[in-house]
Amino acid sequence: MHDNTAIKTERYIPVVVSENTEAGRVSLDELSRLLETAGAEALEYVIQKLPSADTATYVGSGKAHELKEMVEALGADGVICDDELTPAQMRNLSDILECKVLDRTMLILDIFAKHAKTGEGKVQVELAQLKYRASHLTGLGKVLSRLGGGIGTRGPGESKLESDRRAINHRISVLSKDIKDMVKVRETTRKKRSGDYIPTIAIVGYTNAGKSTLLNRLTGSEVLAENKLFATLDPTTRVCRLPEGQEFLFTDTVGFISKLPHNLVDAFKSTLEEAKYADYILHVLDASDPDAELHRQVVYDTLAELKISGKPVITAMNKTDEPGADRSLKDLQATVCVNISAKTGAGIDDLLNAIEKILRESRERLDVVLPYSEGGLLSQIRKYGRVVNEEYVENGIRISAFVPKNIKGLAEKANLSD
Ligand SMILES: Nc1nc2c(ncn2[C@@H]2O[C@H](COP(=O)(O)OP(=O)(O)OP(=O)(O)O)[C@@H](O)[C@H]2O)c(=O)[nH]1
Ligand SMILES: [Mg+2]
Repeated sequence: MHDNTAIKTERYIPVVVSENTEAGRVSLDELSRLLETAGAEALEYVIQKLPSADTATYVGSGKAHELKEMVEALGADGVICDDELTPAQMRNLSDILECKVLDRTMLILDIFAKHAKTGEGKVQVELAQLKYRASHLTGLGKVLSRLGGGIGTRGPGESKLESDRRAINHRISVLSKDIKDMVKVRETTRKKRSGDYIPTIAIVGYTNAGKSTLLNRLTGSEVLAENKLFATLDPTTRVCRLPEGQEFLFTDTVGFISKLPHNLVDAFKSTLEEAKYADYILHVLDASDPDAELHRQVVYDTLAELKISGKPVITAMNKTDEPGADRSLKDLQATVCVNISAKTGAGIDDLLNAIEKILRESRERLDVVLPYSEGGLLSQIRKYGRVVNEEYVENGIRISAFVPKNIKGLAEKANLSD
């Protein structure tokens, strides 16, 4: 996709309220990357050192008037605040500044709208945008009347923006039902898949960590990997065969980011369910990013918010080919950590060995007698387990093996011995 250069690039002043100037700068650096991804440009930063945002105008009112002068001096199209604004903050700021006032949530939603490719992704983004609008109608009126296209206007379209809350709520309920139907389809696929048990690993991590690059490296597929935030929105699942012959399903998922809009987490829950139903989590962390530790925390917080816990986590410290990579980075919450480079392939063998080891350790002992009619189950035990003993007895086959939990459950149901 090419950006249409005939359209003037919008220029925004990034603004944050933060108790810590350095943390504020780090967050605005990320906001600038988000702006870039959306096709806009970041101007000079404004960091207001305050313990919390002003309830009326986000920044203090004195700062707000300074901001207005800055907007005029720089000829900015607007300002973008690093937190989600309340309707009141949005309305008041927009009254003072007389320019576009955006917030981090609107920007992320805009990027998602631009990158969503499948029907499901598009519905999820539209739902998140509508929920945001429904809760900000009073504040947005002013802002939207000033928007002549650009960030904040992609997605549901102008006519819907002007419609009243009732129409928006109606659309929200229609979309929510659509998503429910899609979840049902996905559940059916997952059930079909679990019939022939193949262990699944969900690849999660901060946006731009290298998840898709790693999936491509592991499975020889060609998922779009780009130096852009939120390049991937739709989950992709691919098969990978480990050195010992064991097969695995790897699922690439949408990236996480700090201050991820709550509506988006909600809307993408069905996509992220892939991680919930996975047997293992492969956490990709960009070790060359100076904020790797912050990213690591955001990933665990988001997993907790999605109620994904208690699964073995393999953390791949990625981009160790970069000169600035921190090779001593630790993730104490992970079951195991491995240094890799998805780009050069360094450490990939170690990663595969680590996955195999975890798999071996998580197998459970099984002692059953299976009827001869359970041929399918028997071959799954042989394929995914390690058989200790197998003998033909009167009514079937007595088998002792170390197998994955799911298979143990199936085999115990079919068990003939008491
Ligand atoms: N130097 C280096 N760059 C890498 C490595 N792995 C990925 N990258 C680069 O990092 C950028 C992001 O990679 P992706 O695979 O798209 O990252 P992602 O985690 O899927 O990102 P989203 O889908 O946007 O959340 C791309 O420009 C990759 O080429 C690595 O091991 N070393
Ligand atoms: Mg990706």
